[in-house]
Amino acid sequence: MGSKNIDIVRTTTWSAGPGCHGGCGVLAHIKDGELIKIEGDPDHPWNQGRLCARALAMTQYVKHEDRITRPLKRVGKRGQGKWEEISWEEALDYIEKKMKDIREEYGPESVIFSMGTGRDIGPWICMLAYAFGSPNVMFSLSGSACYGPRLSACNTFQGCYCVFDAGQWLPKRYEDPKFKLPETIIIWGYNIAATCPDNLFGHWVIDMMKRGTKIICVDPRLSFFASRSKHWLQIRPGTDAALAMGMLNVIINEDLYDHDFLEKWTNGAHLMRMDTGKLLREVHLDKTGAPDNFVVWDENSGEPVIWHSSETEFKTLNVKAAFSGLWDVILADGTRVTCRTAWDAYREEVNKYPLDKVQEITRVDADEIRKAARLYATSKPAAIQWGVPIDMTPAVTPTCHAIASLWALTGNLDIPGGNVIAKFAFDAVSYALPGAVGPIGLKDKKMDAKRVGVKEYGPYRTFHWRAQTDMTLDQIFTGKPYPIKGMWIQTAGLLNGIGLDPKKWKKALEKLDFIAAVDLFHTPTTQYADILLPASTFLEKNGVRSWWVPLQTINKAMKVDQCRPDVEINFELARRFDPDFKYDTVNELFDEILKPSGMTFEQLQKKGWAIPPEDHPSSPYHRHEKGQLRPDGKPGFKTPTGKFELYSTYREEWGLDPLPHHEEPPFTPVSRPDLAKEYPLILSTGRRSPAYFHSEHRNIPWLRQLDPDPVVEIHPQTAAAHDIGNGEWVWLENWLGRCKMKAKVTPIVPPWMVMAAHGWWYPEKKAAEPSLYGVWECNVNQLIPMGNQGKDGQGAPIKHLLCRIIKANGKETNNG
Ligand SMILES: Nc1nc2c(c(=O)[nH]1)N[C@H]1C(S)=C(S)[C@@H](COP(=O)(O)OP(=O)(O)OC[C@H]3O[C@@H](n4cnc5c(=O)[nH]c(N)nc54)[C@H](O)[C@@H]3O)O[C@H]1N2
Ligand SMILES: Nc1nc2c(c(=O)[nH]1)N[C@H]1C(S)=C(S)[C@@H](COP(=O)(O)OP(=O)(O)OC[C@H]3O[C@@H](n4cnc5c(=O)[nH]c(N)nc54)[C@H](O)[C@@H]3O)O[C@H]1N2
Ligand SMILES: [Mo]
Repeated sequence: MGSKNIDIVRTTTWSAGPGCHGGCGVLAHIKDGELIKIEGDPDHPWNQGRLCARALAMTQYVKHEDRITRPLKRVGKRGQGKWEEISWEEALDYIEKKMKDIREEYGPESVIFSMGTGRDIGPWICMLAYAFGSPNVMFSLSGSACYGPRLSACNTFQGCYCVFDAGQWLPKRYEDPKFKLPETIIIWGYNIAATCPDNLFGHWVIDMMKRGTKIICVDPRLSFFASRSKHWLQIRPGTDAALAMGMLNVIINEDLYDHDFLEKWTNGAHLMRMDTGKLLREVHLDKTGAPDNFVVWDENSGEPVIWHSSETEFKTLNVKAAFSGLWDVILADGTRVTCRTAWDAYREEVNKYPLDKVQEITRVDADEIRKAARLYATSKPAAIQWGVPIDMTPAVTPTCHAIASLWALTGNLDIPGGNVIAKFAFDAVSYALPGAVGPIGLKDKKMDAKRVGVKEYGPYRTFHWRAQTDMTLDQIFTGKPYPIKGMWIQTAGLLNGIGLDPKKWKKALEKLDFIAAVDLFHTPTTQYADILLPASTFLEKNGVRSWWVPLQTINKAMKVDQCRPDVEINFELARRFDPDFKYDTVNELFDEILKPSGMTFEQLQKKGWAIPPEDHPSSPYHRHEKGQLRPDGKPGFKTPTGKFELYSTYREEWGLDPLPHHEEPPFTPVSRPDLAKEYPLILSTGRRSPAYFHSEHRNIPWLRQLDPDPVVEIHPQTAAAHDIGNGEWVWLENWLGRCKMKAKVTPIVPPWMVMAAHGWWYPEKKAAEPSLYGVWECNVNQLIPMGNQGKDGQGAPIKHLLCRIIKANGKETNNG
């Protein structure tokens, strides 16, 4: 394609560049090897020509003067910002030697592979770690508190993850006859207009609103969708589980739930022993339940064998009755135990949340909750989409359980226009090859036993392939149960973005024998590396992308000096570390990933993208009915009981509360009134800026212009009480640390909460400590602790701390 010597390359945005998890189709205009323009691809099914500011600013990004374009070796002390250029060969030799030395002396698990959010390096960092022999790939956020906990929670009680349906699996999208428009969508702790996370495109919701979809928004801050919603539930951060329980209370007690789904597809009818509080694994009552509440259980066959009732009697039995009451069960050894149904136990839990109590916990008006619950339950179909604040609380699993119960009990799961089960297109998994699954797995299952957190936490054993971050950080200091000596950092801003308590991370990095980092720019974090390798943007590489739909390729459009794609860097090192490494070329690796689609990399590249046909098991709707979810091919869900588990058998096995419930997070005015006296404001952080991706892009002129300063949003009443004017600098502080931000006085936040931007540092300031690009001045993560992960190792208190604000006098600094 192209004219006047301009090549137009059709490709897919994914890391690095705009960041984000979306997969927008773009047209890159290349002249003489330079990017002169970039635009959205109007034919692409994903974004249909639309594009964000960060993608449009790629012309200022690719050849930016700050880009690292050659491998660098640190010459001064860590944090002094002194480097020398070396060749790729020298750099790779040095890394190989240093990492092999650690492997020999301490074992391969002593090197941690640190990554950040969902980019295409997910598989490649696993490939490298596993080839080296380490199971310790660490998603470097406390409690792995982004996305992973949601996925693992959904696997726990539902067997699969799901997202709202915008017809993304259907080539004709909204016009496809199979698609139904969601009548209502709950946008729950989600700012999708700015964020496009989880492989969903923000404008899809707007597309559907234009067609008539109504919005309920759960958010403490007046977001884009809150301002356009039918009901805005302005919730106190960290109380989402209580709100969901309140909504369930309305829906169950007003009989607005889907009896058919409850009966057929949940484990509500399973029996729970009153003496131990545990579920009898195999026995459940359904329409064949005995009316006189007496069951004999054969332990071998797992079936109820003798009924104290006749066939005719149970046929008249009303399901509601069968789901309630006490039941005597005689076990095979003759013991008689009294049981109740899981549904009864579940309802008892839900009934602990009457709306006046929920109002007190959440600060949302009880009437609004009732109206929102009724609207959602009476809309057919209806969908819910949650965002990262749901992961960012220690009780993430019970919270997800409560919210997911809403879509299950209203029969909105796995149906058009509801919450659809998200599967990789054509079952080709390019992100992120978990543990032993996929083309690049662990070399030896046994090595996984040394992964940090595997022994302690059920979800890490069962669903995650990650090292538990908080435990890893501690282990760097204690050396127990084994020493940690090296780190490979690829996409993790430990001192400027993903790392909470960044000063602790700094001390940890100082302790390590060897650190290699791969990045596109110098950052506060990379100043602690011994070797720094230059990575490519998405425009400079080939790649495969399948994160739900479509399956698509990333196509190389240009080259920048000596920068290399992450996949090539990791591939080269993986071959050096593992004499049995399976692949000879990167393309072979791509082909292997694409195998389930029946296409090779070249074939897919020619097509651009592909959406699985309707009859493909990776295409949505009614999959639980068709037997497409369970390995045995039977209808139902991929859980231990084959049902959507209202009562979680995994959680029971892990010694955790099997029912959904609210737990007050550790640092709130309710849990810590002592701290709240000194730090009376709720500190929320990290609402996304459309101009930035986390700690990136502060050096891109167009983007910095859009959002020039680290901003804290303060309600006018609160600002007035502190004598703070709009645009004035303030200190935010709490018992952990402080940072300086610019006040934006605005009624979009409640008077009792401030919202601070995250990911800040100043690329224009000095690299060397104590400045470290001004990161200690403005990084709000200095006010957020590590080590407060939830009971199952997941989730962390990130969006609900406490703080106070003080007007800055312009003199103090925060260095050191
Ligand atoms: N432009 C841009 N896009 C991004 C990113 C970026 O940095 N920049 N980051 C990407 C990443 S890794 C992620 S995880 C996603 C996150 O994207 P989202 O999931 O949308 O997350 P946030 O923007 O952090 O928060 C969403 C909304 O939740 C509200 N909120 C805060 N605390 C609570 C709470 O306790 N309960 C409820 N109900 N609401 C709350 C906030 O006010 C905000 O409006 O975005 C991705 N997309
Ligand atoms: N206070 C607070 N902190 C938060 C959050 C919050 O809401 N509040 N959100 C958290 C969340 S959800 C997440 S996921 C994390 C994200 O945190 P990170 O994933 O660490 O995000 P970034 O700062 O965007 O990226 C880190 C580094 O990776 C580099 N990089 C980007 N793309 C590539 C690539 O393709 N290859 C290579 N080699 N390098 C690349 C960037 O230049 C940058 O220096 O932040 C978390 N931090
Ligand atoms: Mo994230």
